[in-house]
Amino acid sequence: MLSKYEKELLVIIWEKMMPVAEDIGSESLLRMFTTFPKTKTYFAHLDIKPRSKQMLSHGKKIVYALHEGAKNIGTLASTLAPLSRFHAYQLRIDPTNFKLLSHCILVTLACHMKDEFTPVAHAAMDKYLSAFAAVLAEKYR
Ligand code: ZNH
Repeated sequence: MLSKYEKELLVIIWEKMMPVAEDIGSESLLRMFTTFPKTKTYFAHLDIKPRSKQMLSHGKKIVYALHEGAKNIGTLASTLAPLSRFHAYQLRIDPTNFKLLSHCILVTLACHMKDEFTPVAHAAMDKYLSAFAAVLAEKYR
């Protein structure tokens, strides 16, 4: 699980990413669509082009959710319950996809954070994204 230090570090990192939430989110999405083309099937209505208006706005929503989650990490399951229900019952996203996007978010953060993406930050973020994905997948069980 995440240590106290790791939890604090996660909040600091997401705080820093807020001004570029659109960039981080849309680039993560673009990486997912490029690397795992099947994921595009859920976004038939989205203009999948680098930095299209919709990619930026959906990307921003994702990063905001990740920031909110990091601030409420002790209550992640209840904080994310509505989002989890939405993904399971309405969107019906195959939960294996959560790992794919998580991976793309990690790569995107590594590109943006450069030297600040230390092994410690990497490990903390990896654990956090796994926990987030597990909560999103919870309602399927
Ligand atoms: Zn998701 C939506 C987040 C993953 C698909 N998303 C969404 C939203 C959010 C999110 C915040 C919005 C909501 C509202 O509006 O209310 N996601 C998220 C996160 C993650 C995710 C954080 C991870 C990490 N998703 C995902 C995946 C997929 C998805 C993987 C697939 C592949 N989502 C989705 C869709 C939607 C969403 C389809 C809807 C969109 C629109 O609206 O258009």
